[in-house]
Amino acid sequence: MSSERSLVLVKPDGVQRGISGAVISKLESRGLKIAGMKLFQISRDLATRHYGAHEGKPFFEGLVNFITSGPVVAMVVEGPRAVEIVRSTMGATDPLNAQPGTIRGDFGIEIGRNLVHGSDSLESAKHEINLFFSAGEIIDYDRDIDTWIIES
Ligand code: DAT
Ligand code: MG
Repeated sequence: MSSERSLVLVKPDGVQRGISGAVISKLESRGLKIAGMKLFQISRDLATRHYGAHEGKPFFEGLVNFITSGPVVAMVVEGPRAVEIVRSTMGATDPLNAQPGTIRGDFGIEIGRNLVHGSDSLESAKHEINLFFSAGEIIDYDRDIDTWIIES
């Protein structure tokens, strides 16, 4: 099955709470491969572009303030159906509705502090990866273990 790439952010609450490692571990142990990763301070301009689809909504200002309030861990994660696999690993947007075992379901309480971002479609993944990463920051490499994670 052909691979997809998704943009994942450990949001400032996750970095401040020291659970970046737990988030990375959850994604890695699911079988996803990290193709890019950096600690990154999001500017207001980038935040506005990244969350452009939500401009005008009542929570937009708070969302931009929050996502720029401290560094994030930005990642490009790769694997078959990576966009949906990441979304199911994160859990529902509101941690109240996120299943236990998901990142938001295990670590979150409120929608405005929901710890992680993951692209919601292949199209937005491409757009978001371009916003956060230059081509040279994304590494194409093989893992021997993939034959035990991916059938073909
Ligand atoms: P997701 O992050 O699951 O893709 P989204 O794209 O709909 O969710 O929203 C982006 C972020 O905005 C979300 O992670 C938290 C915040 N948000 C969404 N809906 C909200 C609401 N009704 N009240 C407060 N914050 C909200
Ligand atoms: Mg979204």
